[in-house]
Amino acid sequence: MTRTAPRICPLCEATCGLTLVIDTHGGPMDEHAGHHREHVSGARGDTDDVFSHGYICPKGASFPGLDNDPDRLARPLVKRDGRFVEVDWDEALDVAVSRLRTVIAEHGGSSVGFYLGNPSAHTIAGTMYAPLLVRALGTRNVFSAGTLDQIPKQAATGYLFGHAGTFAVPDLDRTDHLVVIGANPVVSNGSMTTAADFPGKLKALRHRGGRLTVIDPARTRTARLADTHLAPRPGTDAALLAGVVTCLFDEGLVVDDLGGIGQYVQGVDELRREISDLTPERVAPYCDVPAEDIRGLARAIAASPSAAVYGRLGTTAVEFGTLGSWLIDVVNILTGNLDRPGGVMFPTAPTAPAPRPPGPGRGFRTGRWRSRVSGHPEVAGELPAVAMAEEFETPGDGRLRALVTLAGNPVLSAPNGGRLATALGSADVVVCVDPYLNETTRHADVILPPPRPSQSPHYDAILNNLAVRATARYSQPVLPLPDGRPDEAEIVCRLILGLSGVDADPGLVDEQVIAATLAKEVTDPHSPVAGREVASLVAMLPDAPGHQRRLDMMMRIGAHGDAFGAREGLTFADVLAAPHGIDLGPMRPRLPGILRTASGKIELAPDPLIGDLARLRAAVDTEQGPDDQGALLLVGRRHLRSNNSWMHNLPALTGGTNRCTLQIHPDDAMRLGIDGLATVRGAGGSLTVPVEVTADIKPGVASIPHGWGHDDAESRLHVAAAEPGVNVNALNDGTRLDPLSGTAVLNGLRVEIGPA
Ligand SMILES: Nc1nc2c(c(=O)[nH]1)N[C@H]1C(S)=C(S)[C@@H](COP(=O)(O)OP(=O)(O)OC[C@H]3O[C@@H](n4cnc5c(=O)[nH]c(N)nc54)[C@H](O)[C@@H]3O)O[C@H]1N2
Ligand SMILES: Nc1nc2c(c(=O)[nH]1)N[C@H]1C(S)=C(S)[C@@H](COP(=O)(O)OP(=O)(O)OC[C@H]3O[C@@H](n4cnc5c(=O)[nH]c(N)nc54)[C@H](O)[C@@H]3O)O[C@H]1N2
Ligand code: SF4
Ligand SMILES: [Mo]
Repeated sequence: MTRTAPRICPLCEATCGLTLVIDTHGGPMDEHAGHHREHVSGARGDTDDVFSHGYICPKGASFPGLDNDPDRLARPLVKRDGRFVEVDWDEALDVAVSRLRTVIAEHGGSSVGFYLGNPSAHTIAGTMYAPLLVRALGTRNVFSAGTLDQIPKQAATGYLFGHAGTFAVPDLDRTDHLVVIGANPVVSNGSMTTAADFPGKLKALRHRGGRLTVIDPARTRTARLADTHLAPRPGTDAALLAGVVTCLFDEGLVVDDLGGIGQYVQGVDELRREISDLTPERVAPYCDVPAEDIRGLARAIAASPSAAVYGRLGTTAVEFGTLGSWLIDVVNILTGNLDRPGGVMFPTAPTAPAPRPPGPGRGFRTGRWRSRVSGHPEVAGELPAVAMAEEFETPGDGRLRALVTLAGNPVLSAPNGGRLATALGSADVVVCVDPYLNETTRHADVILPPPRPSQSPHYDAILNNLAVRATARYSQPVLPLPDGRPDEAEIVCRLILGLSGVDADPGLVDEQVIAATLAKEVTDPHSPVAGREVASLVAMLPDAPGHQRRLDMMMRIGAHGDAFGAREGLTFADVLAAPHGIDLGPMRPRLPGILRTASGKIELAPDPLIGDLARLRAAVDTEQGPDDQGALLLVGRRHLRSNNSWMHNLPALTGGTNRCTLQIHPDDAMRLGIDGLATVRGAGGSLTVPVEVTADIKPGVASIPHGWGHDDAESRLHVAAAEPGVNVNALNDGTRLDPLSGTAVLNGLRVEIGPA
């Protein structure tokens, strides 16, 4: 017997609605209950989902395999005499809390580091509770996958618009010309832009007569759909975009009044002056793209009725990540494409705050504190992930002695994981909230495994802020939690309360957030609940789990909300009553109210970015094109049936074309005398890897995917260990980063390659 239940997919930023098939018989034996338990036996796209309309990819289809993976930890593990033993939940949480409290009592909160990994962007625990855990730890040593990923975009956004979370995303459904730089959404399904069926949206763009331009050193599956594909030398997009910007100025292509937003923008003349020497002709040899192609790109963007320039990992995890991210939006702004349909627009999530009157804000700055050893500035509250190891190793006041991870595997995901692993091996205590015993968590003293996705509720508190169309969707758990097992939010809340020395119901954490938020709202004259009484608002929240009460509050004081009954609008009850979601419409213009800069305007030429142009200029002038001394430039790639470091344990996703290989161009293979196996050397070390010769990659460029290297005998990943691959980040010594964002250089690293 089967039944079905809707569930939003947590496996990438596309947030597709799935229909899960639940087998009510024949599941694995439940040792406690003494009968076969229900289990998820199938997953298909939910055709009624208001956002994804039935789309599903191979990762989503593997939901059952992930949910039922026998290697998923069923109980917490505590390390005793160097070996993990299963303990019950109270004991595991007690050990975690008391050991962390001991370190904090002796050395202060900043002796505990916190690392937040990628899947946390997809969980209620990660999005709604992690910041509260950081506060309870009392540490500024906060690290995340963001400094291996998108922090440059956040910094650029912060400087331009005044807030590091105010992203303009491409209006995929309406644009006439999409320019994709350093992204492969046909495989990744999109990132920093939440759109279900990105591949379908690209095809629809072509069908309605629109253009697709792709800028990528590899001829990816996305590039194959493009009208124009430019293949630059890795790491040079900021220079290429500077060439586009100077061309727009020189050729009079900057649109009048910036398409109607001129009054909200300052710094156009300063930008023009400061960037004017970086002409297409000057940057062309460095980018290895003809100047005429750079001018052609500028002209094509300017000539399109609407256009949206979109950049992703190839533009952020690089040496000039913040500059490149800034220039992407500069091009959008100069061509009149910001904040208008078909261009790039600011989404309005169901929990987005209600609009406030425009005016100056606090602005964005970095370096409010610095890392102890290397003095890296904090950016959006974080320090560089690559600085974690040295913070453990280097003696002195403020040394890191403990680490808490939530949904992260930095030993594989970050450069020089071996060094971090050694540091973790000598830490006083490591606590990991993670379902697997893997390359990072095996260094833990306590592993606290969240339940299966099928047993967890789901709401995209972050990704809705990046969605190309507003929808309100929530998934209930489709299977009950086993007795005594906390869900992930409860795990985090119990850590928070334990660290604070409070013996209370985990729901107290939510009640405190609710009380504090509403106290602020009612005294804000521009809030939709200004002047109301907190207690009466709290009384209107549902008698439900804490996260649901918070979501109801956020929605009701939000842009789409009912202002706690004062007007027609969204409540959480409406969302609960709509299992396939509520459509809230396309993106709408949001200027100037969304700006939070000190000037109250879009600041097109912020000092830190103008200042960083000197570093770009130096690179343009000294590194003229690919060098042919045997060095190649390394880039990454993703695969449809892979997900960073943690989905290589599902039989359905392994094998076939999903392999950890080195891709190089036939000319390079010939020149270097390589076939079969190659040895690759980088500043961090060397490895031997199977070679895949392909003309789809630019000569002088080498590509190896990340997240492999599952050969650690202490891990418990039986399927992944059978085909472990190599850890590409072992080539990277972690010393190169974008100084404006602290983000590691993962693309464009110099490596030497020879026959094995
Ligand atoms: N060379 C190179 N390196 C890269 C990249 C690259 O392109 N090239 N990409 C970078 C990018 S973009 C990113 S985002 C990072 C990712 O870096 P990380 O976030 O550090 O690594 P992941 O591989 O995503 O590991 C996720 C961890 O979360 C656990 N997990 C899975 N689901 C859950 C859950 O529901 N709850 C909890 N608590 N844990 C869960 C998994 O078991 C795993 O341990 O890697 C970066 N590293
Ligand atoms: N199936 C699958 N989906 C995923 C993931 C996954 O592992 N598997 N990971 C998820 C995560 S965490 C993220 S952050 C997103 C990433 O989403 P994307 O950024 O769309 O994915 P990538 O495949 O990393 O694409 C980066 C592209 O940049 C190119 N590139 C590298 N260096 C440069 C450069 O210097 N300039 C230019 N112009 N291009 C360059 C690479 O060739 C590659 O095609 O994907 C998410 N979705
Ligand atoms: S594209 Fe695939 S992995 Fe991403 S949300 Fe949709 S089904 Fe899940
Ligand atoms: Mo990422």
